[in-house]
Amino acid sequence: MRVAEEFRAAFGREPEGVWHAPGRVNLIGEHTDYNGGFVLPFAVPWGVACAAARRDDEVVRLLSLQDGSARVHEIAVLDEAEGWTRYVAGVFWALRRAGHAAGGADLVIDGDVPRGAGLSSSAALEVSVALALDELYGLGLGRMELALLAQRAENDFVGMPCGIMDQAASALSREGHALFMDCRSLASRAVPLDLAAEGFQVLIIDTGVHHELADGQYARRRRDCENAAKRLGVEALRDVTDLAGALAVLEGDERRRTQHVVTENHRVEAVIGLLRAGALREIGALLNASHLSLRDQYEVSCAELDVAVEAAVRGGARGARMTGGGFGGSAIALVPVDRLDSVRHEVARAYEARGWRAPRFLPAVPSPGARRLA
Ligand code: GAF
Repeated sequence: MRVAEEFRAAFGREPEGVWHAPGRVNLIGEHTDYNGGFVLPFAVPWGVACAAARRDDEVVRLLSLQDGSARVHEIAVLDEAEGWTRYVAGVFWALRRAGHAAGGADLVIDGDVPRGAGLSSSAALEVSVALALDELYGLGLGRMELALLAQRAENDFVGMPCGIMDQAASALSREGHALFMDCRSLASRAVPLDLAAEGFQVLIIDTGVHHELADGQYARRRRDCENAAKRLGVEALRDVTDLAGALAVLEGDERRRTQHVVTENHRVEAVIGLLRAGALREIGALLNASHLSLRDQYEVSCAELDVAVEAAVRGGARGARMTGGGFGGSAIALVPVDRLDSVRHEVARAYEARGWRAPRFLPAVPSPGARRLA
């Protein structure tokens, strides 16, 4: 395994193990996680592998095979970590702050999550390191605990106020399944998703764009939702049961955000119901509705995502939507396998007509969650 060989070359000793955590797409349930709502992501075939061994001090030595510099970063004081190494330092920080005896480690990281595609490479990095430390130091953490610690690293150390979806998808997914999760109770359930057996593929359309301000906008959306919940006298928008009544009280951004979150939660439940009934092909309309709501009510889409979604449906997808935080990244389309060529062609043509860089197409196969490889 390449990551283990590079570990030997960098540190002159054997790694004690190799762990892997995947990125994710979200089938439906967008911007619901931090509102105590429902999500339905699944792990993708790409992720982050981490070869690791303990040290007898508190130091973290870290090499990434994607770094380009081939430089071993030595982090003696976690707060001094910079750039991408903060995601790793944050995991050590979160574990130690929670009272877990995670000492130092030598680590080599090898990731293949397509860059900038919005497939949660950062959650994959955090979860692979968290799982490595859990097993190396015998911390005995459960999968959800690992996900929560990885989220805390990202929220409180890196400074990105994300919800729990990405880390949970990486830590808990099962091959051939999506992960239905209640982000308030943190109860989760693996939902069978045998796309191939039904003659479908979930096609990732990577727009290749990442619009600036995405992080600031994410924090603003969270604030809109919190303010709306406060005005409605509920703990979170998850608790809104009378949407018409709520919309009568709210206005502007808070009104639109609430409309999205409440209806999106219902769409997740509807998709779950259809999947349970063996009616995968019927979820397309809900994917389309989710996209329109994210575009018009939540205002986190962008021209490249909208064009990808519209062209995919024109090309024969049963439904399509942006996936993840928005403002670029990827859309997903539910495509009958005999329409894959037509969908790819239609989307590529729409991009070309606008003079945009060609999008990338990738099959999203529901893959295993974090695990030990060696
Ligand atoms: C990003 C966040 F990290 C998730 O927690 C989630 O809120 C998502 O955007 C939107 O559904 O991926």
